[in-house]
This record gives sequence, structure tokens and C-alpha cells, in this order.
Amino acid sequence: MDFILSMFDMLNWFPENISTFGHELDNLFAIIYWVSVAIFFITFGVLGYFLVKYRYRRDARGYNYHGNNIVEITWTILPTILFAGIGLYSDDIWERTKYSSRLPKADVSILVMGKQFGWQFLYPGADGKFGRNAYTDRDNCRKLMSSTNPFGIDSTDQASMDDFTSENQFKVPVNANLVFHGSSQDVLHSFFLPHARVKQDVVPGTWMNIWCNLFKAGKYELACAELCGGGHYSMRAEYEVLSKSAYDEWVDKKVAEAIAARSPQPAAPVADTTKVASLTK
Ligand SMILES: [Cu+2]
Repeated sequence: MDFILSMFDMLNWFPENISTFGHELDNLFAIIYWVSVAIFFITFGVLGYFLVKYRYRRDARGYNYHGNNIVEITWTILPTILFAGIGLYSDDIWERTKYSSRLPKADVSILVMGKQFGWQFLYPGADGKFGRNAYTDRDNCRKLMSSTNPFGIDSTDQASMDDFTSENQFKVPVNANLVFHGSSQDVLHSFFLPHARVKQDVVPGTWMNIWCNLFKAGKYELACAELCGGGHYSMRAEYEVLSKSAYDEWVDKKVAEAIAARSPQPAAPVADTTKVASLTK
């Protein structure tokens, strides 16, 4: 029996879990999975039995059948109990992982923007505070969004000076509450971090709240899980879970780069005309 069940056990196909709530989601998935396997065998077992029992016989005639209340009530009530039970059982983990009202306090906030076909990330920089952009000031900064400014950053805001972006890769610290606010520039995309047990559609024109807390450092994959066009297959990114100190070091470097890029460039040195003049005398 164990051998037969092990042939149907696809749960170990899951990638390694690195998320604090991943274990609970995996348990929920396992329950639904094994219930589905059981129903598969019951349904096809009964179907096979009837196929044989009522197979064609030369001397038997077809029988016209006009329903049976007991059978119909049973097959209505049993799935109702099953689905209501799964709904009640999963409600707690669903609320904790998906409800905006249950978002934990962010240790790191990151804006995510999907587009055909790639991902952009915006970090709040050293001050931990986003400047004005299409997330923090939707009404005024939505119109600033463009392919070169996907987050609609208002560069006149001093708080934006140290906000930095990253394309098709992002880094996060280990053991921290990571809160993402995700949107899209064009069509629906899905922000899918298989190892973190996170999957959330991002929708143009609005921001979705996403969170997780990852306990294992390493390099992992983000894949778009919404068929979003011809280049969907290439819409992936890599992310790295770093120790706190390595993460801080990376942020410092990115902040310095962002500030240098936004600061006015020093004027080119003026040619020393006095010397030239003396030579021409
Ligand atoms: Cu996509």
C-alpha cells in the first residue's frame, strides 16, 4: 500500500521551502492533494465497476432511469461539507498570508513592477522611506510613469534621492519581514516565488500587497506565473537572500550609485587660458 501511495506522491516535487509560513501552506496543499487522489480512485473505481457490470449483453435491454433523490442529495451534501471544511480549515493561513489588514510591520519594503517581459524593483534607500512615486502619491505621480521611469518617481522630492531600482534581480535580508507592493505597467502578471510559497497576481492601475519572511540564505528564482504574452517564458528574475550585514552593504552601494546618478554632474574643468595666451605671445 505504501508503495502504491508513494507512486502518487508528487508533494516532494515541491522546491525547498524557505518561508516561515510555507510549512502550513504545504500541509494544506497535502490535504487537498490526498483528498483529490482519494476522490480520483473512488470515482474511476466506480466508473470501471459499472462499465464492466453493465457492459453490452445481447439479451439485456437499456433501462430508462429518472433520478433518485437520495443519491442526488448525497452528492450535493458531501462536496458541500468537503469544500466548507477545507474553506474553514484554510481560513486562518489564508488571512495571515493574503489579507492586507494582516500585513506585518515591514522590515524591508520593496515596490515591484511587472512589464512585458521583465521585473523592476524599487527600494526606499537609506532613509527607509520612499519619496513621491506612483505608489506613495498615486494621484500626482501616476502620470510620471513611463518606460524609463516605471515607478513614476518624482525626482524633485528630496526623499526620492536615495531610492534605488534594480532590474530582473533583487536582494533581501534573511529573517526579516519583507513587504512588497506590486503593480504592472501593461497586462496581468503574477509575482511567483516558488521557494517562498508566494504567488500573487499584479494588476495594472492598482497595488497588491505581498509579504513573506525567509529563513534561509541563498539564490532563488522569481517567475511570472501568468501567461502574459509571447515572451512570458523569459519573464523571470533571480533573487538573493543575504545575511543582514551583506544586505546592508549592498544597500549602501546601491544608494551611493543612485545619489551619484541623480546629483548634478560637476562642470568640466575650465581650460587654463592664461598659459595658452603666454605661449602664443
Ligand atoms: Cu508576465
